[in-house]
Amino acid sequence: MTRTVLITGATSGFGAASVRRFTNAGWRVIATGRRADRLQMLVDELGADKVHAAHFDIRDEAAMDAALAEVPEAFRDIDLLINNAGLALGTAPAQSASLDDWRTMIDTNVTSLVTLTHRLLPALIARKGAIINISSIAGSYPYPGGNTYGGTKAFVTQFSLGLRSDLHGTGVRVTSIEPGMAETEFTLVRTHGDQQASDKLYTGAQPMTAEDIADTLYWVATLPPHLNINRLELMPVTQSFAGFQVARK
Ligand code: NDP
Ligand code: 8X3
Repeated sequence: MTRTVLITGATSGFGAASVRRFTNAGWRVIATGRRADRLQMLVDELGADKVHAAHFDIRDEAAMDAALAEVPEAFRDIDLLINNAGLALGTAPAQSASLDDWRTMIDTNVTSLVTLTHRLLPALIARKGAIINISSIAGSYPYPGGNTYGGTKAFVTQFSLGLRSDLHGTGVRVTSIEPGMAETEFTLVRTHGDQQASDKLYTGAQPMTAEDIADTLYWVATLPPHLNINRLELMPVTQSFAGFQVARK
């Protein structure tokens, strides 16, 4: 039986790689994001029978509802929701960070994620489906400049665990994926388009790739239905932990 996954943030990075990973394994994919041209490229590459493109700003609740209402019949039985759309904006300390950036991160990473989840929960329960939420190591390990981004991802992790409790007995699986450094457009977005900063971060660091994460998502999604991965933290070998800082007079 063909299964269907809705992947948010499918225009680049983890999302785009996941669209390819799941369609190559025979799944149907509803691919969402704001950049319609990127979504159309996926449809052209993988086929309109495999990919339904739904372009909308995930913060726009009415647009989200309209897009869900327009999902074609063949894609309507959603088995898996991958809440991947998200972003970090800025690396400034809290005291000099932009409040607009903070609000954009909260609206995108938190409010939109819970809204879409709320919309799809009845259908996912009916199908004994699954939810995979893309959190981050930033939700567990604070670092300078991580402030609101880390806070949004801590929410995503804790919301995932809470969903597990609430969905007890429904057969719905919920997983929080918590990656470290992976090379995508993430840093370009975080730095408001600074390609040099992005290149500098990743060059020589052997970061994880979007395909690494897509393979992980596919693995989690296709485990036997009696098995739930609650949280999964992954990093490149080149990344590890540093100590606490002490301010001295
Ligand atoms: P990318 O920037 O490559 O992808 C982000 C995706 O989110 C894009 O498809 C973008 O689509 C979508 N998105 C952002 N804002 C909106 C919006 N308002 N409406 C609709 N879609 C939106 O980054 P990644 O692939 O790296 O990021 C995917 C997820 O992984 C994010 O949640 C990120 O926080 C998380 N993550 C990333 C890590 C990394 O190191 N790369 C590590 C840990 C977690 P569009 O712009 O077309 O709307
Ligand atoms: C992205 C990973 O370490 O840049 O979520 O915050 S990190």
